[in-house]
Amino acid sequence: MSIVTVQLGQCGNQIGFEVFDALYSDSHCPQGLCSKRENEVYQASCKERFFSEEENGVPIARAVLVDMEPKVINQTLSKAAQSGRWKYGQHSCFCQKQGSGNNWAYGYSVHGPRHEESIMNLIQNEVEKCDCLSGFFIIMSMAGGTGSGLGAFITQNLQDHYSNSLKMNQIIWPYGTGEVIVQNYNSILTLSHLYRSSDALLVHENDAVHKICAKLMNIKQISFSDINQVLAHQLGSVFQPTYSMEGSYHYRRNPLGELMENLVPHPEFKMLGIRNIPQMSENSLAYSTFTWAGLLKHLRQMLISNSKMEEGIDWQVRPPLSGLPTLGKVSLNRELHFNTSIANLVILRGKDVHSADLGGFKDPALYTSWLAPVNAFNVWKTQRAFSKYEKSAALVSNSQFLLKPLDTIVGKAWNMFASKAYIHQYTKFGIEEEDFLDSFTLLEQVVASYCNL
Ligand SMILES: Nc1nc2c(ncn2[C@@H]2O[C@H](COP(=O)(O)OP(=O)(O)OP(=O)(O)O)[C@@H](O)[C@H]2O)c(=O)[nH]1
Ligand SMILES: [Mg+2]
Repeated sequence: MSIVTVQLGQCGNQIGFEVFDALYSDSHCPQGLCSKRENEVYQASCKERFFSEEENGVPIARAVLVDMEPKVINQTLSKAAQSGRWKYGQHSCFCQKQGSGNNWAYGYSVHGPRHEESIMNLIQNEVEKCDCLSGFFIIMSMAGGTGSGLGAFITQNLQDHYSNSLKMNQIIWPYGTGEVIVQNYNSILTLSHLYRSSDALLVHENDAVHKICAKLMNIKQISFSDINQVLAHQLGSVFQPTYSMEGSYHYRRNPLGELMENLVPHPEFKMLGIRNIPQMSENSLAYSTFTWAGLLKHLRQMLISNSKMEEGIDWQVRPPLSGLPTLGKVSLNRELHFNTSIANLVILRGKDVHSADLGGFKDPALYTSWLAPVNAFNVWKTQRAFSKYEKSAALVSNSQFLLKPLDTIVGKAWNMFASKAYIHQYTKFGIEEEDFLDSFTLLEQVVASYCNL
């Protein structure tokens, strides 16, 4: 089954490029540490998901590129063409002359309806190239104008036109310090609209990925390209093929569907995050060896202490003791910042993967009381190594990890809204105070729901 990617705005297009490049590189890397035959099946499976083929043999990304200004799209197209390895389709882009100036309302209410037909036609063309459509990746920032506003509009349209296909939005959470004064407004409008029309929001925090680049990858002058490569690696580690069953060499056909089924058991909870281990520069990698037990111990502690990377994990945080009365469990959680999960999916890739013991993730104390660990925890595996790592693990979780950043963004937006700052820039394009109030209400409910896990 195939996934159609919609890349929106500067951020969506720049990340989209890195994602396809990472998928292509991994599936064609010679060090997969598996048999030639197995590698071919892996490659074919990756291709069915993310690429279609042109006559001369160059794979074409199953993607539609949308921005309201031409610069980033042109750069993205030419970078892909220059790679000589894969490219975007000839008729897969839509751009205009002028962006949305970081105004969500402009993207949503002006660009959206004006260009709806052209953009939906491009998406339909791409869908028609798939033998079997699993769903959509929609990559966008939360804080700009085009990716966020037009992205929310297009997601709603996809929900109307393709209600049977899954929609997963890849959301880029802005830096806390922020480059744009109205980023918190744009963010709450994006999130509240997506909460109504998307099946899951896979959230990538720029601050967290920036730290990974600085601390784990040892990059001195960090660019968006560095950040996007880490993000692309994380996505690849989840969505590259994995065996469909223990002991089988068949690859899973519908990863998006299975992932949603595993991780989003209730529509009130659709915020997902990714963690990876190991992540390091090539230099450090040359001197490192890993065991599954070591990797999984660290990954589990990253989850429960809500750390996004291996460095600086808080080892004091422990799961609440099972059997304590509920009240005790709640206060203990708060005290030690224990990150309670709804559901987790671990993806393991590499040598001796069958020997990995995942018992630590099946502890009921990790999960909310209304879901049994057998339903809340899943694992995908493949012996085929990913990227340059002999063994690697990824974790996608639906947990309380976003509570604090979400609460902060809603609080900051509310403070600005209370003084009516910049509201006229939104009402001018048809987003009324009422719409803001609806967004606040919805997101406060989401915060409360995650808080009460
Ligand atoms: N990780 C990452 N974040 C980016 C990138 N480009 C922009 N951002 C973030 O995205 C937000 C700004 O959104 P953009 O994507 O630039 O805006 P846009 O969708 O092009 O919308 P307009 O320019 O307003 O029309 C900020 O929070 C930036 O930090 C990128 O390549 N990678
Ligand atoms: Mg832009």
